[in-house]
Amino acid sequence: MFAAILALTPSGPFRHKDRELQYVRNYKPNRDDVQHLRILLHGPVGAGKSSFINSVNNAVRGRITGKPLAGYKTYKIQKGQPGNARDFYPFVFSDTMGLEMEKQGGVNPEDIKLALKGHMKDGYTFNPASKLSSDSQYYNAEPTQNDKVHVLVCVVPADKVALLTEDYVKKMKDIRALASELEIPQVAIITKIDLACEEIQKDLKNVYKSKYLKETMKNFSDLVGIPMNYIFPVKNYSEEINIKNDVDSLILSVLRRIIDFGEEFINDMET
Ligand SMILES: Nc1nc2c(ncn2[C@@H]2O[C@H](COP(=O)(O)OP(=O)(O)OP(=O)(O)O)[C@@H](O)[C@H]2O)c(=O)[nH]1
Ligand SMILES: [Mg+2]
Repeated sequence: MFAAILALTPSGPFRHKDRELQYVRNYKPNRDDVQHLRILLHGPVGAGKSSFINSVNNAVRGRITGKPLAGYKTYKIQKGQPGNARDFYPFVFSDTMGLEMEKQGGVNPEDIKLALKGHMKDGYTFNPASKLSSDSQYYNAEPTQNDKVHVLVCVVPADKVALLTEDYVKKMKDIRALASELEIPQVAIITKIDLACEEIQKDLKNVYKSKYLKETMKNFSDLVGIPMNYIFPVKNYSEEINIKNDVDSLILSVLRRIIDFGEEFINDMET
């Protein structure tokens, strides 16, 4: 009982890093026809989408790796020792190119919709001017459960929330509406919280004390209609050369929630 109360206090994620890590390490989808949960990230250019994938990789594997990421690609995270190339975690990430704030430019929202349904193949290069066509070699006409998206994650930097344009919000709402139609769970990640608030920069543990951040999250929630309890603040690994406990803690607690939403979704899914 006491432990349960502790877990709910704001410092929860920072106390329970090991437990969250175990949870992530032990996770296995409950359904045989689902090899992995697919988590799709979208958001403005430079929001920290690729950095988030990298941060999860760092937090789960316990060491800093870095690689440039671009285009549509499935990112898997290796389990166990390098060399055992077939052993991957049962959750994967689909990275997308940034959505531009203006009406034209950036990834075409129609492409994100196609990716949600599993129609996009790895290697596809996003083209702002046109969506993936059904006669392209990158079009997957018969997506399996492993190609379809199980959790949609919208990534937005804290300092950009107030600057989101009307056009951008419309694009996001559009994507959100389709995901809702497909009953895909949706969460938002607010990144760069270290740059947005001095107190957080000093100590990441101040994340839940920051009035500025709370307000930013509330504004974002009102703007796009994602409830507050589906919005999570994170600081990505950006310039660090060493693993940091507090950074890992926040990343892992968000990852765990994402996994739980995805697992719930695949359990409710019809075959
Ligand atoms: N301080 C800080 N910097 C961050 C954070 N997340 C990302 N960055 C930095 O922001 C820049 C952009 O990050 P990316 O991960 O490339 O952003 P992206 O969303 O993948 O961008 P596109 O693929 O171009 O749409 C990089 O220089 C990152 O190091 C964060 O939480 N804190
Ligand atoms: Mg990127």
